[in-house]
Amino acid sequence: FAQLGAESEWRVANTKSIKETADQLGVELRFLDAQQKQDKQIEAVRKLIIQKVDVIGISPIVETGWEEVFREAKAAGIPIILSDRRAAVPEDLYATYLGSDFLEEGRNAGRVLAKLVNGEAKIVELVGTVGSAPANDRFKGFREIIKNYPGMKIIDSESGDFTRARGKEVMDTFLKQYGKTITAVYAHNDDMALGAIQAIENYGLKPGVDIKIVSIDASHGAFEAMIAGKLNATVECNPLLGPQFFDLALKVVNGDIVPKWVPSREGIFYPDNAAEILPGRKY
Ligand code: GYE
Repeated sequence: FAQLGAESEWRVANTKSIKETADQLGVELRFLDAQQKQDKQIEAVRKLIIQKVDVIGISPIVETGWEEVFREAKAAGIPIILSDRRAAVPEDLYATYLGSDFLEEGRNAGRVLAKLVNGEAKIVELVGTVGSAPANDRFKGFREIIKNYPGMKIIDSESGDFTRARGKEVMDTFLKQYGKTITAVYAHNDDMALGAIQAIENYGLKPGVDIKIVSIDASHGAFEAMIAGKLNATVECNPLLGPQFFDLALKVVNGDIVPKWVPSREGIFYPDNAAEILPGRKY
């Protein structure tokens, strides 16, 4: 499995799910972490090809730039399963894609925010890793909804690379530049929202009250922030892909027919019942 990194709570839960499931099934897993660098991830795939593994799972850091190495895997007779993130390659270069509907997540974030602010907001957006499938789609899906609300304006949009540290830095800059003009934050993941919450508090405003915040993932940290009244909603993106991944991997290796896209099941969560739900959450 060529994992892309360990940038967020989501990713840590995703990695844990994959490793735990392999253990439970007694599958021999070679796990490589590319530390958020595409060249490292390409190198990881090449290593796995040389090791003659039966099947390669990968969460491509960005959408483009995969054709060459995927062709090498194909030539070696090793099927590729895209897990979590898509790659922009011809369909014959991968067996299946297991992951979320990022476009719908972006739309849901837009719908939720529109309701929260009654169609009136000056929004800053914290974008995920530039060129990644979730950042591309969450950007697009959100705009599809927002364009129907003339009172909702995106005043700035900047990448925080899906990390808490960058989310805070970008929000610091936004606050310096626009100050109290900002009434809402849309963060492509919870970690960046948590960073933004810190920045807003340091600036002397109340996150969740003075500035409404909606993000994506539904991680533990997001639930805690909702319980503290600092985050207004989180749209679920499920990282616990291990069981479905190995189920697909086995089918692919056995030559069974699998769908080209296997979507994961997801919801939306709000502060009202966050404390009740949190204990039952696995990430
Ligand atoms: O939302 C974010 C992570 O690819 C869906 O990557 C994943 C995203 C997730 O860093 O927290």
